[in-house]
Amino acid sequence: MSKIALKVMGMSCKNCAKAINEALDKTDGVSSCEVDLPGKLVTVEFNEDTIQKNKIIHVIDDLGYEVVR
Ligand SMILES: [Cu+2]
Repeated sequence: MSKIALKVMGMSCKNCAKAINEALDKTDGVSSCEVDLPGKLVTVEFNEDTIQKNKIIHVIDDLGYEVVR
């Protein structure tokens, strides 16, 4: 299991956090995620045999938020 913390711009309220949580929960290979709104951080635990970090970034990007790389 791997864990990454991504800096994400554009999250402004609880609905943003919920949208990201729901999308990642539905994503194969993601075991848990946590959104820190004030810290602008999304922490994701995932199985690296199933999903790549790039795919996780893509899921968040697709929701309209910007992952800082
Ligand atoms: Cu929002």
